[in-house]
Amino acid sequence: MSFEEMWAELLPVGRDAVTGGYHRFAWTPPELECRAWFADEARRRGLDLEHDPNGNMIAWWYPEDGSRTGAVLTGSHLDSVPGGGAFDGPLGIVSAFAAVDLLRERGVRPARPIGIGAFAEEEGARFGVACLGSRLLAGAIDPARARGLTDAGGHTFAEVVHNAGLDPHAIGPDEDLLGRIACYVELHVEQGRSLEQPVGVASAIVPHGRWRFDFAGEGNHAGTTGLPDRRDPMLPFAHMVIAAREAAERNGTVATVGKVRVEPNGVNAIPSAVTAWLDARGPADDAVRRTVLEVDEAARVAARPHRVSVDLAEESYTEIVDFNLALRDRVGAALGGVPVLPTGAGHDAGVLSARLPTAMLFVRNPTGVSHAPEEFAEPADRLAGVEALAAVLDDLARG
Ligand code: HGY
Ligand code: MN
Ligand code: MN
Ligand code: MN
Repeated sequence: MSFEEMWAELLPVGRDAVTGGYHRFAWTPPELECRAWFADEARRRGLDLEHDPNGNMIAWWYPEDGSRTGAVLTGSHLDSVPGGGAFDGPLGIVSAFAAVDLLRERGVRPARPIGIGAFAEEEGARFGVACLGSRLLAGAIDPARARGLTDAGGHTFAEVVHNAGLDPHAIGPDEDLLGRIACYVELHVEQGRSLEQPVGVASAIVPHGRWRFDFAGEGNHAGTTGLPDRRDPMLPFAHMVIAAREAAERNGTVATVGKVRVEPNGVNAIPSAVTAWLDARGPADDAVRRTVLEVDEAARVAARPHRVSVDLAEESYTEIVDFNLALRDRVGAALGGVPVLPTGAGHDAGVLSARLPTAMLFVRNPTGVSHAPEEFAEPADRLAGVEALAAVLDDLARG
């Protein structure tokens, strides 16, 4: 099955017919359909499908001598943000299957195992923590905390993975699996627009994190409650949104409040509580930390006169990831020298870089847009990405 045939098969799954945005949340029907597609593609190629304890999947192409160690892992994720684009995640996985096909057509017989990974809950759109599957695998999150994470419907991660046939008490670092992998190379659509060539190599992932602000006031009637009697949490929340933009401008970072939950969320009821999530990222740890502190301070100052309480919780934070230089240079050399660029987006490769040498390839995105339906990569650039990944896998999987 060619790249474009695989792409055409996956494209409609979980896509909103009106907006064109994707809704593939971990272990919901569209993402389960993507998982089934992944298993089919593995089976179709005679690849050995492994499920780790955390909901991650790996399709293995083992060498003829049967060795299981020193593996070269590639892949990405199948889940999306709400209303996301088609390419963020799936491009890396479809390209990996197509790269394996290309190597086989050329008679390549790898001396090392080549794995295609699909990491669970990379966007954190269901349980709130980005790269949850790779964090669990790498031992970068407490399994007990992960078990207790809940989705919008109040379902815990433990319940969901149990219903998916996994043992919630087995989630956590898989040292056997990590011990079999020599390196990880992820191909991903560019999320921004700096690539002038079809393919580039990542130099770093900037520090980034997510923080939850809980504003607690007092629910009351929208019409019969005088202004002095109100404890309206929506007001300090509103200040927090503006403060996030202003703090980002001051500190040379970016900050977004993209998700908010209002209780009880009624037109004629003063909210009792507002929960808002801040995503902050930037070129250096201290600038990101300062941004969050300034937003927190502004929220507290704004809350005081309304007798609203403010609680801040750090949900996830990833310090700067400088990709392994030796691997990055080897990947660059295999590609004959391509642009090297940093990214402001988080990835499983960033999380796994704490345990393995990792590298990333980016495929040009002419719109520069990501996490939205306009995310795109030209067909010719998609194929250039497959060629590049095949060249990198061929080089790394030699003896
Ligand atoms: O949010 C991110 O940076 C990534 O796309 N998961
Ligand atoms: Mn993403
Ligand atoms: Mn991604
Ligand atoms: Mn009434």
